Amino acid sequence: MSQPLAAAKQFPEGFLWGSATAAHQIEGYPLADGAGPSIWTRFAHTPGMTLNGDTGDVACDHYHRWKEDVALMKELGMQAYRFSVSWSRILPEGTGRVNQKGLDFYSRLVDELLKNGIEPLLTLYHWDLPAALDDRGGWLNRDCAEWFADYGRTLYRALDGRVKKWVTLNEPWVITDGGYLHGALAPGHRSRFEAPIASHNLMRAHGAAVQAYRAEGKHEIGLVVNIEPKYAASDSPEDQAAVRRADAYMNRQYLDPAILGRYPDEMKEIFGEAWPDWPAADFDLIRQKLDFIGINYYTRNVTQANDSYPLRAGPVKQPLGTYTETGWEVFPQGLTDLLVWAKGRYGNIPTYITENGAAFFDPPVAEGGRVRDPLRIDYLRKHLSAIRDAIDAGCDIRGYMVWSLLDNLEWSLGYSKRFGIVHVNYGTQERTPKDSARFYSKVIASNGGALADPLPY
Ligand code: GBH
Repeated sequence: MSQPLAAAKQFPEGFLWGSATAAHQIEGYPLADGAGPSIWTRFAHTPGMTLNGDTGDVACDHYHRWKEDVALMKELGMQAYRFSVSWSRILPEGTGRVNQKGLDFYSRLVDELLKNGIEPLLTLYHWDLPAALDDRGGWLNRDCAEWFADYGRTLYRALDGRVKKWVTLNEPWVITDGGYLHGALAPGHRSRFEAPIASHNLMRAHGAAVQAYRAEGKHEIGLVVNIEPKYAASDSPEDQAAVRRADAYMNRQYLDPAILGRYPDEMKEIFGEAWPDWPAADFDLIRQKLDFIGINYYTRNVTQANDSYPLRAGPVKQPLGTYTETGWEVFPQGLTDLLVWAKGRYGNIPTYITENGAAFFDPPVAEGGRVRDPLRIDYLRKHLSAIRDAIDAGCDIRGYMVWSLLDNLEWSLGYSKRFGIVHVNYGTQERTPKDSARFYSKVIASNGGALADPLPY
């Protein structure tokens, strides 16, 4: 159909195409088979914490439907699958006793993926801390570095070799900002003094888990961060300073210590007296060689000086912008910009786009099982082209994981927002690939060539 264009648009050989999910968002039955509760089971069951009181008690029932979900990935031609492990299924009390049945669930899942030629990318922590550890202070307790390394070790011993790509943390910024500063996510704290401590301990835990991996594992381990490039609303010195703070806070707070071994100077300016002087030795633990970085990209921010925000930096809504159902601006160029920026600042570390996607109101499943979601197709197409541009600019991008395989539990927003390329009927648990899944399938089969195909799909 569109051979010449298609050939021009192909991605590098070996580029890894897949999808991503997280344990608490899809599995359901969080207490099955001897698992302990997590901060998310507890948070969601606290009245008023989630929209409509939605919980992860059932979610997509992936805990029982994992085989059918792997078959679906296979049918769509997926080459990789990024998922997370629920810590309290493995260690119900967070430390100590291992729950074999929990480990068996992930072991079976990994075997099924491999049997179907799908490479697993395993995230150790996607926000569901064992409640028992939160009772001991959670990420505010310095011991969390050892707890996390011990948990990692348990999984490395059981799965390394079958799993060859490991991720320590998913989005430490969200964990801290949502969990300890603004309180919209579990454990729901709101403290300017706690946030830096949680951040720092998360990074120490990350470092300890990488160190443990070097002793136990033979493959690759990395860190996943969310990046939103910040663009100044004007050239004024106030706006320029505001954008610097916003950028340091979200985009450099975690990668700088992990890769460069220090925090951005702006952290002190942002947190003032709440930003401690950290022991120098901590940075030897935090800074570990990473085999890759994972970047989750959804949107950008235009920023201006604004004293009513804690960072004295606030967002500027774009009157001509396009926004998704979560209110995030669609801005594909931001993905190219951030990848080029990361290459310059951190060196050309092998990089995976570990999440990218959008929530839109989808129409109901039509007769014959079709879900038309042209806006999501458009979003994916433009963001994949933006990655192509970054590759052309010399960035070492190794793969792309769409968020998400399935519609799922959008944390505090419950089931109200659908990010899946596969529709989930939460009444019947029926899965229906949306048009975007069909589109993505063609993109994979053509190694990117189908990005140049004409609409409609
Ligand atoms: C990811 O985080 C999570 O890893 C995943 O679990 C989740 O389901 C998915 O995103 C979808 O939400 O309001 O314009 O200032 C997303 C990280 C950080 C992206 C905050 C949007 C706010 C944009 N998010 N950000 S804006």
